[in-house]
Order: sequence, then structure tokens, then C-alpha cells
Amino acid sequence: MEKNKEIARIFERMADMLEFLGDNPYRINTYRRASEVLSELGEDVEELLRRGKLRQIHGIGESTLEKIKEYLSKGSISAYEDLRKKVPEDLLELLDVPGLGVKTLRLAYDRLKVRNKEDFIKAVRSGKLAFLPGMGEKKVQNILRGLELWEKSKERMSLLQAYELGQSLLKHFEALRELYEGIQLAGSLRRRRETVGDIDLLISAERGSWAKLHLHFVEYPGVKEVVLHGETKSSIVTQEGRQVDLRTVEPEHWGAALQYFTGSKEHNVRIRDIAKAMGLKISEYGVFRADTGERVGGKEEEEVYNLVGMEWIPPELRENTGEIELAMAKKLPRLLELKDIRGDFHMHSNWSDGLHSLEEMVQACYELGYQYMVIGDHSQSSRVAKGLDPSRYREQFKLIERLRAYYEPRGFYILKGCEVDILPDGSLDLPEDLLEEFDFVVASIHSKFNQDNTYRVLKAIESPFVNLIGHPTGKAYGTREGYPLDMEKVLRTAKETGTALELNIHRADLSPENIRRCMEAGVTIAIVTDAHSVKHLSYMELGVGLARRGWAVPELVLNAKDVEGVREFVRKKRELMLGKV
Ligand code: DGT
Ligand code: CA
Ligand code: CA
Ligand code: ZN
Repeated sequence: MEKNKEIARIFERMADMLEFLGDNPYRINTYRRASEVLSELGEDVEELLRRGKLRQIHGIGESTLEKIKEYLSKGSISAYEDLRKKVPEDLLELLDVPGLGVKTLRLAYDRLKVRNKEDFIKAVRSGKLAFLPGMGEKKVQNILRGLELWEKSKERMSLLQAYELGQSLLKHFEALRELYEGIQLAGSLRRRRETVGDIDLLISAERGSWAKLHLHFVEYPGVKEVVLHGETKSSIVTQEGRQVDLRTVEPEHWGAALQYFTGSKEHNVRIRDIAKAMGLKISEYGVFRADTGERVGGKEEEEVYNLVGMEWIPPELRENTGEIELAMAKKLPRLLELKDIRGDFHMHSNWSDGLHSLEEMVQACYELGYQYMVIGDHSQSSRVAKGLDPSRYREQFKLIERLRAYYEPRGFYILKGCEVDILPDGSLDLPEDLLEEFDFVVASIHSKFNQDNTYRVLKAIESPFVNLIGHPTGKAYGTREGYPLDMEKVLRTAKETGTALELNIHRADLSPENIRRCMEAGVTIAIVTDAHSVKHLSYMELGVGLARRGWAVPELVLNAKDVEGVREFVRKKRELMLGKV
């Protein structure tokens, strides 16, 4: 699927360039849409073209189809190459900076003769930009904050980016499946840390295969630079500037190597100290007796832990924050697992800002093997997200009822839901009589991110009809820092009212630290993909990892309940808050 990504990136750039040149908005939109469609496509674009299916995809028209064909046959698109001669491409890279748009860049280009990134950043920092028409201090402050977030996100990728890159690498190695015994993503990605510096890929194979594996690695289609090409270790940098390290180990050493390269460093240091005190020595090659040097284990990761008197520790907990003591006492909690997940609570269809139809989202959830799903399109005040007004929701109810007739006999339940905006005064964007008709309500803040929003969240929690607070702290890695929030109060009120807090996979909000606080306070969380396309639904595995990193147990995760349990959760809150139903 590397080709999908490459072409999507080119179309996105073309749209930016056309916008910079002041081209026709319709044309600009065509490229943006095609880019979005391609990056969300679940299938390989080349494959679709071969089967003659590409033209049928909504969002791919005659002219974009021609350009896709051109790219697939020649490796470039002439219209794109022409545009590159007309615009300062380097400057346009700044469009990734949150809060920075084409208009501002164009203004700086025309009035300050800014031609590249460095020039622009200088113009902002020196204060020159602030004097241009329509700019001012406040806007410049926003851009400065955006630049800071952007620079930080270049150093470390978000967990979601790392996960996608990791999946793509695993896929790349499927072609050589017969050459190795085991393959695993290790390091901070395996631990599901919120941000990942580089990706550590580990393969166990007989020595005779190593050269071929390393060669295949440096030929990964997304490579920009090969930093190191060896027989045991290689490193590449991808087009997006992300580093991946590959290490090959002998099958005998697999467990010890995996344990070592998963980290964290703090965890490993502790484990090694404990081993030492027992007369053992742990290295990436195995566990050894310190006196004789005899190897006593290390083929399986579990052995390493067992030999030092511990239960195996889930990677998500390996930070030396209490997991080692519990593992020694054999008292680690039974963490949530992917197989516990029965449904998803927050997703969008093309009724609001999703890419796919409601029918497609339903079918996809059904195919994931879930027992239920909640559709949660945006409410009216989210204009950019094409939010629904009450009459549209009621129309959607009719469609849901028709779909139920097909799915319910198959044991699959579609719950009527919404993602209702929490307005600036804390009230909800939909009338109570409608809220009451939903089976499940998610309420979220989508405005005024720069103020303390505790009062808004609390007010929403106190509504009898709100079951889940969407992305509670408002942060989004690389884009937004999140508003100040009195978590203590939020947790207490959520617990008292029987309201769940969302773990939104896209935004990694709640953070693992906050999940852990929920678990300690006895507050239920719900893991949601917030899917805007069918593809996003598959990120649930990552959400489970994030939850595990916050020590989540199935008893306090709404997705682990069956559909009756979910209905009971909703009913109980209404009873509590209204006195009856
Ligand atoms: P990252 O890449 O910054 O997100 O974090 P990690 O944890 O993936 O760190 P990385 O890639 O430098 O190394 C991968 C693992 O290798 C790390 O988690 C533990 C192990 N490791 C690396 N350097 C050391 C070290 O100096 N001592 C010990 N005990 N382990 C190390
Ligand atoms: Ca790493
Ligand atoms: Ca590394
Ligand atoms: Zn939202």
C-alpha cells in the first residue's frame, strides 16, 4: 500500500500548490478529496486499477484516474512536476504546522519576499509578520505555538504513526516468510508509549538467512536513506524522516533479545540488578550463571522473567513503576485484551464528516466480529464536520431500524448514538427529547481549547443522557496541547453519575497516566476508534495497548460488556439522575 500513500501525498501537495497559486476551488477540492480517499483505501491502488475497479470509487474522477495511471506507469506525474516549478515547495511544507494556512504563507511570500521555511520562521520570530494586514499579535502567538508543536512532533512520532509504519514493515516481510522464525516490533512501540523515537524491528532466523533479510529491509519501498546496512544490524530512514532499526538474532537467543530490545531501559536495569543478586547474568543472548557462565535459558521471553522469580510482565507495563514488585509477588492484574472487546462506541459516517456510508461502517463492524456498535455522527453546531440537526438524526434512525432488521437476527446490534457538542456554556447541542431517544450519547468539546474547560465537562457529565465524554482533555499530539482540566473533579463526578470517559485512539486522549487514575478511582473507560473511515476501525488493537499501558482491567472497560451490559449502564444513569426511566 506504499503506492497509495505516495500518490495521496502528491495529490495533497498539488492541492496545496494550486491553492497557493489561487486556482479554482473546485479543482483544489478534487485533489484533496482524491488524496483522502486514497489514504483511507483498504486496498492496493495498483490492484484496484488492474481489476478495473478504481474508477468506480467515489472521489476518483477522470482526471485523477489519469494521473494515478501516469504515476503507476512512469513513477511521476507531469502536472505535479510543472507545479513544482511554479511554487516554493519548501515553504509549503509548513502547511503541516497546526494553525498555519496557505493564506498566511502567500501573504508572507508576497509582502515579505519569504521564499523558504527558514525565512518564514525568521519573519514570525522577528515580529515582522505581525504587522501584515489581517495578522496581529494573537495570530502570531498561535503560529509560534504551532511551530513549537510541529518541531517536537518531528523528533518523535505519535504512537499511531509508529503503529502504521510498524504494520507496513511487518507486511513488507511477509514476502520472505519462509526465511525466519519470528518477527516482532520491539522498543517503545511494543510498550505502546505515547510517542516513539525510532522503531525497533527484531527477527529471529538462522544465520544463513540474515544477509537476505537485511537486503530486503533496505529495499523497503518507503526508504529515503540507508543509514547502516549490516549483517546483524541495519538502519533506514523513511520518506517521512522516521528511523527504523532491524536486528537479526538466532532463534536460540530470541526471548532474551526481545526482552532486551523491548525495554524500557529503566525496567531492564532493574531486572538485571535483581538477576545479579541471584547469581545470574542477563544479556541480549540469554540468562547465564554468573559463576560458571553456563547458559540457563533465553529462548522464550517468559523464561527470562521466570528465571528471576517473576511472572511474565506485559510490555505495556515495563517502565519500572511498580510492575516488577507485583510480578515478584505474582500479583499482576489481568489486563484488558483484544479478545475482550465486544464493540466500538464512537465513529462517523458520511452523514457527517466520515468517508464511508452508514451501511459500510455497519458492515465493517459486523465483520470485525463485534456484538454491537454505536454510530456517533456530529451534531449541528459542528459546521465544518457537517453536523446533523434533529430532523437528520431522526432520518438516520429510520435507516438504522431498517439495517437492524437484517443484522439483529445475526446477533449484531446497531445502537443509535451521536457525538453531541458541549457548547461554550456547557449545555448540549441537541434538545433533551432527542437525546432521550438515543441508545448511547457521546458528548465532546470542539471549541474554545485555550481555556479551562472543567465546568463544561462537569455540566455534560451531569446530563442524564450523556454516557461518555469524548476525548476528555482535548489534546492531540502535534496539533494541540489540551485545555486545563481539573481531573480530580471530573473523575469524582464521572464515578458518582456512572459516566464513562473516552480513550480516543486517534488522539491518545486519555493518556495512559489518566487511564491509570480512572482505574484507581473506579471510573469506567470506553475505547473508541473515532473512525472516520472503515480503515480506522482496525485501530482497536492499538487502543487496547494504550489502555493496557494505563493498567486497564476488563471490569472497568465498557467495551468488555455485552450489549445488555451497555444498555444497563445507560439505564442505570438515567434512573439515578431522573429518579425513574
Ligand atoms: P524510543 O525509541 O526513544 O521511543 O525508546 P526505546 O525504548 O524504543 O529506546 P531505543 O530505541 O533507544 O532502544 C530500544 C530498547 O533497547 C530500549 O527500550 C532498551 C534497550 N536499550 C537500549 N539502550 C540500552 C542501554 O543502554 N541499556 C539497557 N539496559 N537497555 C538498552
Ligand atoms: Ca525505539
Ligand atoms: Ca532503536
Ligand atoms: Zn470529536
